[in-house]
Amino acid sequence: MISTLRWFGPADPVPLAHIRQAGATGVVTALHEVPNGKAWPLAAIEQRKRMIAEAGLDWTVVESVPVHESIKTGGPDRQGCIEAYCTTLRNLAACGITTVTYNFMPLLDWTRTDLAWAMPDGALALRFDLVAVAAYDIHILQRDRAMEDYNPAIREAAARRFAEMDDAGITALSGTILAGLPGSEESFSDDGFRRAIATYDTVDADRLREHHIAFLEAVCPTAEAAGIQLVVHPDDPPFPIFGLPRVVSTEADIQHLFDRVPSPSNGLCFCSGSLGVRADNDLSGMIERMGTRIGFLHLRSVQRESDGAFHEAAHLEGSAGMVEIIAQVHHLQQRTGRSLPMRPDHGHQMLDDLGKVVNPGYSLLGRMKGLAEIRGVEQGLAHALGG
Ligand code: DNO
Ligand code: MN
Repeated sequence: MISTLRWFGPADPVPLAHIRQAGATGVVTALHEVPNGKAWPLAAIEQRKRMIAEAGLDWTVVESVPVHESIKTGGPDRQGCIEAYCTTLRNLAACGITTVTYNFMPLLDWTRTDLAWAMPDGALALRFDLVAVAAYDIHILQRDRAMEDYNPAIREAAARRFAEMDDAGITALSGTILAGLPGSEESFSDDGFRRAIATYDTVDADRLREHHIAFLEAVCPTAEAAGIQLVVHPDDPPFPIFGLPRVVSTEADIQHLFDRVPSPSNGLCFCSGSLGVRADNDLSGMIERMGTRIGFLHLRSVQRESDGAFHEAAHLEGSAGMVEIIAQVHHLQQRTGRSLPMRPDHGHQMLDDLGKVVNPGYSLLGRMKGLAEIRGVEQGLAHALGG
């Protein structure tokens, strides 16, 4: 695998030199300063690439060229946004960057309810708690139909949770859910979010799926001509929240995209942390079956808890079964002769990063530990299995 870490650009508190020392040969980044829906200028891509090269690193993968909401809802700006997307793909290819990540989640990118969940050893993890989501949805946002989306046990627990919350707790929960985690394009106020949810009133899962396929049909010819593989990041968490549909959550969802749009440019960013929230996703089987469709790997593990909750575990712990996943990647690489770019995705906030202002999930030391562990497993397996 090609070892990479995500870098959020010149504003990232983690400098490129540290990323290199952590063991990565490349970075995964984006021009976060370009507004969603606008084309990335060639000169700006070239300049960023030069900056990365001067630090001794490659710009291995783009994460992400965001998909504008009008493409997901089928709004009036759709055509212009698709043209801008194609221009961005051509400009990236002209700079030699050929793997581009995106996601198709309505309004929210990845979502958590706690950014500093203490592990037994004192490191801090990100956590998702469906009871907290329900407390926010039913009692704070007071979304129409929210009651229908949770089972009675979750609803009761949510009512108790809300009763225990003071004003500061309410503000903190709303900020955590809506302020947008690193890499997300949108952030909302409670009112703004209520209005944004209404833009999906007529977009159910089937409709969203059709819009996703229409997007791929529109951009894949350009991607193919430019030699780019687009890789979709799965939904995180992989189920609908706030009544918003999610359609990239399971193997069947993803296979459907490949069946409908067979272009080789239609690929997958295999995120073991996102897909692994569902016990019914067979992670290593998916790697075997999806083969060359996989163009990029996010390797991390979650620990599933009861009642739809999970937290991000250390990379070799939790529910993922990381050694088996890496063994499966090893077989895939042997089969295809291609080394896949990989990042450890998130990591715990730990050691000297505790008390620092960090991008949640993206402090350096926890990711460095994850990367080192994954590389160690990979080299050990390669030695034992040959290759
Ligand atoms: C979170 C990331 C996501 C991912 C996007 C891809 O850490 O995995 O924000 O970058 O969903 O478009
Ligand atoms: Mn991921």
